[in-house]
Amino acid sequence: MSPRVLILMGSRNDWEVLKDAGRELERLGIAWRAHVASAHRSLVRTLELVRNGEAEGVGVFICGAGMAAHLAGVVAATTIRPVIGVPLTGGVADGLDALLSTSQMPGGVPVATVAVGKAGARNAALLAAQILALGDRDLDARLRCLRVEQADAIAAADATLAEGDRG
Ligand code: RP5
Repeated sequence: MSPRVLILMGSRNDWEVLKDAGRELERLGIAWRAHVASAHRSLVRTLELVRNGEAEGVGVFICGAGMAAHLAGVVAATTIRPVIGVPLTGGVADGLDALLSTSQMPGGVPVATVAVGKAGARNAALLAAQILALGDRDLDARLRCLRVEQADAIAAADATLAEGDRG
C-alpha cells in the first residue's frame, strides 16, 4: 500500500523516539513508511525520497532530527505538502537547539513544529492524521473516538485518587 505519511529521521539513533509516531499512525489505520535520511549527511537521497514520496501520494511528511536540526526545513523547501518537525534531545542544549532549528523557519516555508521528543513524535502523527482527516470521513471518526477514549482514561485516572488525596 502506498504510504500516506512519510517519516524521515536524521539518524538511525532517532528511531527510538520516532517509532512512537509510527505506532500512533498504525493505531489510526494510516499507511506510513520510515527512512533514515539526513539533511547534512545524505542530502541528495533525502531530496529523492521526498520527491518519490510526493509522487506516490504521501500527504504529510514527519521529520525528526536533533542538534542542528535542518531536516524538516530542507524537506519543507522541497515539497508543498505539509511538513511536521519533531525536535529531538541531544546536542549542547539537549533539544532546545533542535527546537529552534526546526521552528525558526523564514517566512514562506512553513514547518509545523511539535514538542521535543516522544510527546512530539506522537503529536506529529496525530496532527498528520488531523490533516488527512480533512478529506477522509472514516479517519475523522476514528480521531473523534480517540479523543473520547482519552477523556475517559483521564476520568478513570481521577477515580483512582483516594479521598484523602483530594484535600
Ligand atoms: C542529527 O544529528 C540527527 O537527527 C541526530 O539526532 C543527531 C545526531 O546524530 P548521530 O550522531 O546520533 O547519528 O542529524
